[in-house]
Amino acid sequence: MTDRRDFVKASLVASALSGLAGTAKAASPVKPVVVSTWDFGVAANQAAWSVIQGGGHALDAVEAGARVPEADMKNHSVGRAGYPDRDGHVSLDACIMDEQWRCGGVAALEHIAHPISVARRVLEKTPHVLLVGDGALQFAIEQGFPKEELLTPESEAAWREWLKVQNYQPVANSEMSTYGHVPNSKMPGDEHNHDTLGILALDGQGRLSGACTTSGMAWKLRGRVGDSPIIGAGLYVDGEIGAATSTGVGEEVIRNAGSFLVVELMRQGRSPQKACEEAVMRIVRRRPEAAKTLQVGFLALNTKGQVGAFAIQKGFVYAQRDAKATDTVVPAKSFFA
Ligand code: SD4
Repeated sequence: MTDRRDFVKASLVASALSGLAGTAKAASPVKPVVVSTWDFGVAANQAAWSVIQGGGHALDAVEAGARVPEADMKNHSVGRAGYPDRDGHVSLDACIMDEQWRCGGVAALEHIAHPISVARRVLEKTPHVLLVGDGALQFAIEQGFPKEELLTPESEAAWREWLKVQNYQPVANSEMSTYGHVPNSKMPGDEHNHDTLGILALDGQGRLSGACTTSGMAWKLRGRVGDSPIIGAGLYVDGEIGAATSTGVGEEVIRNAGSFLVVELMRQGRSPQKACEEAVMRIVRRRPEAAKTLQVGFLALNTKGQVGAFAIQKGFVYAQRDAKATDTVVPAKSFFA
């Protein structure tokens, strides 16, 4: 009897200890990290990092980060100063997603400088995921966002210059991007032009979120929507696995459900790097002609804080911020060297 009582006691102690060990393991501190597409992601990461350092949620961090290039008057591919469509309308696309699959997006939204925050309101205030065009604008105004003219004099001058040739030619981006523009263009503002901001964050409690914001392809047809506001294409987050975002020619990313694919490949055991490579290679294999000239780049972050990136063309860079790396810009590997 005594033996049995001792045995039960010993088992209870052992299981309590193993429980404690489990708790200790689960509580091991997560190392937060923020990554963003392109070198202008450095400033976005700084804004996101201050939210994370204050103990904030990754969702707040990525929204804060995305608002930085949206407000940057020198950035002609995101937010307020984005280049317009063929008819001179600035129309913006954005989406946001957290680790619990909560998500929202807006597409072809005009007159609102911060589409990422409207996307956040779609997530929070509606049962929907995506609002477009006039409906998105109406919702934004109802939510108290100011209606503004987003076409800056600089963007208008570039558009008028483009109207002279009307050469609609998406081209591969490089570090100083010419995406959506005629190569070697002398158009005003081109030297400052980059691309979509995709930002992914893992906060101190291990929560993942992502945001993606763009003015899309410059001089696009009115109503054209790329990958950036589409959950699964321009952005995907699964708190069990990881997150991915993309930059480049949205049509190609939509075709291969790019960001979803990257996350699914991570689910199957690939590292973020291998997952990005495989997703790019699928485009290269299935769209060999398009892949020769067009750019697509993926950026991924898993729940362990590991990062990966890969692009079709060289020139894709991403910015990383963590406890060690401040303002780090990392060149991604690419299929074409
Ligand atoms: C789009 N993916 O609208 C965006 C644009 C972009 O690098 O990322 N350019 O297709």
